[in-house]
Amino acid sequence: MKHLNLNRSMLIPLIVLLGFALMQSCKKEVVEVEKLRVDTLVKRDTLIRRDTIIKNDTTIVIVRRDSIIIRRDTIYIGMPYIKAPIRSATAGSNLYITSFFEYMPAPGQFINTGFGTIDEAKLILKNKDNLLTLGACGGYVVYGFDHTVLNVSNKEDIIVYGNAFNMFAEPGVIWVMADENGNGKPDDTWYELKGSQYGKEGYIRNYAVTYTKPASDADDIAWSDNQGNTGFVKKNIFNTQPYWPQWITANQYTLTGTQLPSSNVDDSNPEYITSRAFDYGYADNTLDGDKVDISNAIDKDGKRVKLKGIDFIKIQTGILYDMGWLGEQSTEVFGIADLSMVN
Ligand SMILES: [Ca+2]
Ligand SMILES: [Ca+2]
Ligand SMILES: [Ca+2]
Ligand SMILES: [Ca+2]
Repeated sequence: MKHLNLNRSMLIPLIVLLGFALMQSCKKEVVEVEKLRVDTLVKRDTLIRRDTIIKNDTTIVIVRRDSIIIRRDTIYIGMPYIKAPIRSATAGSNLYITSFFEYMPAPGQFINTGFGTIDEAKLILKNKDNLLTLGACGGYVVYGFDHTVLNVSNKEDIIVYGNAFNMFAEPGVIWVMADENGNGKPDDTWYELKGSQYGKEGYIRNYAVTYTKPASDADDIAWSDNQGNTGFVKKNIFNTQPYWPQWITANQYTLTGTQLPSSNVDDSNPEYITSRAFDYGYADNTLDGDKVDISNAIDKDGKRVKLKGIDFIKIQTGILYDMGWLGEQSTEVFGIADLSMVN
């Protein structure tokens, strides 16, 4: 205050001025409080409004300045964010899967026929004209795309073509993987795409079923699972070839994954066995292909994970059920495509 060198006559108008400013400021506070009732937040001078929308484990924050959106943030509360390099699609990218990695079917009535060999698994690449069976429960196939299939927000991202038709679904669980270490190989973490049956009766994660090679190719194939159940993949009169994958030399093998409920199978009339489709989220479930959303990816604990995109996909037969003369429940795949590239 020294250099200001104020005298008494100057101080009085200054006090009046300060008082006036204080009054104005109180007035502004009143305005702000009123606005607060309407808006989430109003900052002084500019009309900044912030809306927070909380939906499940996602929080969307929208910031507007004078009604114009200036910022939109999506926050995933407690949701792990999976970091992985993105291989952007180019004009030359294929809409279908382009790399084959592994075919490990369960025994089944079309295994070792034209629908169930490693050669057939490779014919599925780059088209949707060939049919591959995965055999009974737990049988799977692993493929890759030549680009990262992006997770488009609020949209389905992948289409899996199967041979389901009205009242005859053979749902398969869909798993996705991002190439987190960027080595081009599916050696990272699989995330199950949560479908409509998640958590329902008969839905079992960490399910394991072991198949045992029969003494003769004419015999049914025994299975036992980690739930204490046993049974057979039964031979039928229409398909007489060995049901045991001929390239598997071990006498036993175990397949692990998620089992889906068989509650939609109705074999009360053996002449007309039906298997109603699930609501959403599975392969070989509905006519014309099944569209799935990468946002439904969950980790081993069932928690949602945030994936920007995926590089690999695994389809796995979900139901363990013998449908009599129709054979075992077994998921089939015609092709898999990046939905954003499908016209
Ligand atoms: Ca999506
Ligand atoms: Ca990898
Ligand atoms: Ca089948
Ligand atoms: Ca089928």
